[in-house]
Amino acid sequence: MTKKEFICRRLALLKKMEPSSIILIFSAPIVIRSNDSAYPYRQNSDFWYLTGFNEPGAMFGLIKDSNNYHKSLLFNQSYNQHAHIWGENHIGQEAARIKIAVDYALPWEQINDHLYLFINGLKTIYHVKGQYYFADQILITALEKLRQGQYNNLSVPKFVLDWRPLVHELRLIKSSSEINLLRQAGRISALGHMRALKNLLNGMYEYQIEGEIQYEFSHYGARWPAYNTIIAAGENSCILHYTDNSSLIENGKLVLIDAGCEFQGYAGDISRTFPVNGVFNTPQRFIYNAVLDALMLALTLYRPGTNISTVTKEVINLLVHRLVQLKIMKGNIQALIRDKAIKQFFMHRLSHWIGLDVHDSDYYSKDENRILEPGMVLTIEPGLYITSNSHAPSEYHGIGVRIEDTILITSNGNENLTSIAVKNIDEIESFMLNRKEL
Ligand SMILES: [Mn+2]
Repeated sequence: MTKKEFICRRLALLKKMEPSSIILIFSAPIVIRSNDSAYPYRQNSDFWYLTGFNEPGAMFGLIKDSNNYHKSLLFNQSYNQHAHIWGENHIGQEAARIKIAVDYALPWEQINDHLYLFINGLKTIYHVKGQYYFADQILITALEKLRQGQYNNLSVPKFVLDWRPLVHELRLIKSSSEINLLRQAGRISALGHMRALKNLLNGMYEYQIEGEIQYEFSHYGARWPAYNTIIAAGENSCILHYTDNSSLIENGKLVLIDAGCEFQGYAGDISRTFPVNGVFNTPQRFIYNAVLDALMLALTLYRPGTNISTVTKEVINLLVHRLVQLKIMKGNIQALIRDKAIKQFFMHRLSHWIGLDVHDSDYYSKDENRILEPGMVLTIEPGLYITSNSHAPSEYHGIGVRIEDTILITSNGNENLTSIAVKNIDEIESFMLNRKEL
């Protein structure tokens, strides 16, 4: 990602800001795993989107004055030779000003002494309240200083607005360099699934397949998964966010794998469901093909001009027809659709946006009617989950299938970013049959 691209994003954001406003975006804190061991550091996606700066203890600011002049601002941790030896790698203000291309870079340790002076006289502050406690405290300190200084010509902004709608609107449409990274994230994620398929054997533990996938991610330069890997054998596949990955993988069962890497900040997201012994039995085959046909239908429907909710309706229509045919659901098809009866077997969304976050931007939770445009990237993930306490015929009990691809909306349809992971029954079975020779 070039410096120019980060600057373009800031200019686009400035256009959306009110005159006489400042936007405050804080970097993510370090998260402790246990005692003094931290989780691998992951930057806040919005902070990263505007800066490409990967340090904790930082704040990025954009100021647009009443004449629409603008300035950029960074508070970041100071360079410290002693801390550097222990692995705390802060580049300091001088280097940051050039590397991040900001007008001002000031020491993070002095943010309470300086931030209020940048806010002074402006009308609006953009800040996400409640995101980080430390960030709220910093802002409250700045506002207190302004209030106390009202007799000395300091003035307090009138409005505090949430910047997320502005930034997330920008993040929704991907640039060509973002698309490139998402293509690679999709490809590496798909290769991870192929390695899992190559090594899947009964008698393994689920976490061993997780390790195979992680091996492939690392091999291709993606150090971390974009989310906790799900390896769900047998009835575990009916637990949507199963991440224990601790069970024995038994013969005759299916294994549902939902795993994607993070490549240079961008997420891959893909699910496949494979038969442990290399062959789908008849009930597994029926359920699998219903889900696969739902995915293939959505792949033909997703294009500019439609929306997630329209495609979801078509997919549900198909799934209900299939489940009635299989006698898993009973009753009038239109009534079943109207009553959302499918929810007992398909209880999650069909699609979500993806980008720097696997569930990208605010939109995934509420904007299923958003008209699709080229440059949007989203998943398609139909699933059917038949637990052993369901009313379905017993031969289907314990079968959970999810098949998921990530797509880019293009000018005339979509591009599948995860297609190299096989998903047709014939392809899966013949791959597993021939894998000893691979
Ligand atoms: Mn997903």
